[in-house]
Amino acid sequence: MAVDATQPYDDQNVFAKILRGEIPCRKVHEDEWSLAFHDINPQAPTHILVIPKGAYVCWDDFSAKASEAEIAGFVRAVGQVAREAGLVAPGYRLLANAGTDSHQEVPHLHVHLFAGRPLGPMLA
Ligand code: IU
Repeated sequence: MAVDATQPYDDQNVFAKILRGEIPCRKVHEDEWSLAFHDINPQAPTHILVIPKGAYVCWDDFSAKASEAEIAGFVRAVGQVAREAGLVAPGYRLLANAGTDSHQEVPHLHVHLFAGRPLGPMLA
């Protein structure tokens, strides 16, 4: 079911459980502000999710409430993941769903990083 991005944060969501170590993940990066791991249902040869450690439902919530340090840390982590995976030259795509029409499924902000094949034109 798609996320209603206006609802309060639900700390029982699957990414909150991953952050607390209650559910395993295939980690690719972790720092003070963020965690990155492989998507369990990859849509491209490389499909990584980057999430902030703070409790934010979606981009709107994050951009409105997170501190400058959290925002900077998260944005830098996304770039670092791409660099460390060697994706800058071949290229990659970032995508963040937010709310019902986007079909966001997990109510903790996540940026999808897709790479590993020509991704074609972006679909709206
Ligand atoms: P969305 O943007 O909320 O629609 O994407 C959620 C993603 O989380 C989707 O690609 C799932 O395959 C992925 N995912 C996951 O990696 N691990 C999980 O336990 C669950 C979903 I549930």
